[in-house]
Amino acid sequence: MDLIKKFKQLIDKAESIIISTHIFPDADGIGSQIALCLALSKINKKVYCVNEEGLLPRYLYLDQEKRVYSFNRFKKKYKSLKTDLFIVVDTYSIDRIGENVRRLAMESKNLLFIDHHPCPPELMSLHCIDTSASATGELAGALIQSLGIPLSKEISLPLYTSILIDTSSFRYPTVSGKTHRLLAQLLDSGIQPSIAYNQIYGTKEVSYLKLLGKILSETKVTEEGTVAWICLYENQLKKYNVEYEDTHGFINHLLILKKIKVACMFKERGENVKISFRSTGDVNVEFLAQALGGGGHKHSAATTRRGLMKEVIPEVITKIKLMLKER
Ligand SMILES: [Mn+2]
Repeated sequence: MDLIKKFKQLIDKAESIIISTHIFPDADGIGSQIALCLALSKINKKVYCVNEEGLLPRYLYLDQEKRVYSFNRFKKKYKSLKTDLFIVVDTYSIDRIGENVRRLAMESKNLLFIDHHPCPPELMSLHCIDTSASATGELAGALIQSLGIPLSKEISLPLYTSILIDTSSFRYPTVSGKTHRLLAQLLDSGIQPSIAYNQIYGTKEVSYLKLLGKILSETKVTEEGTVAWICLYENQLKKYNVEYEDTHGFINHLLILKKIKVACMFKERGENVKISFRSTGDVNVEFLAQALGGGGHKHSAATTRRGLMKEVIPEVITKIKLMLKER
């Protein structure tokens, strides 16, 4: 059964729906969640958005109607509300939605994942998972349209932002004609790309720019120039007064290097090192992240390793060089 049909059947049967996304949600998770919530409300479904934690202030503009609840706020207001359908967007792992929200999901009659991450075929056949979609927002847009719900301005901004963020501004190989045809419709709703871009990216202080400059000035590359990496230490966040969440985009700057194949960013987090990978398309960094206990997409993936920066960095760089058959 195709995924549109699957989606329609489940929506038809459901009167009340909860939509959630993964913990530490990004704009793809939140944007897809809010867009689906607004759309399904238009066809008279009772829809609630519940995340393990409330939205970070910087995402609040995407939620004009204040539909997203933290688990605690939701429980206080709705006590033991039972729902027909529980939708999880931007992950296919029930373990990634948080302990409390996971319990909530178990109480629902039906469970549906809407996602674009590569996953086991068994899951794909049961859920709405399209690995060719550039963002969960792209898939959510198609699902919303399949129900005949118009893409209003309120629905379009979160969807546009989803795709903008997950494709690092439309630069990844997953961006297709289909992606742009949807984007065109989103723009037709009246949202403006420059405003949408600045609302998510153009919110930084000078101190942010200075930290970025410092980090980029210490970029390392392999002899061949195909692998580049940057490092972020916890004391730098303090020194420059920058939030950890604001540093995710730093790595993308490495992709403008002429010979780059794999970009990495190492971030010190307590006793762990969080490692992000980006690829220009030739190398599958999902495999690399998996080999190190993580996951993600072909062009964008991540993992976490226990250990000190000075131990983890050489270990990982050696693995990448092996993968690329470099000395
Ligand atoms: Mn995504």
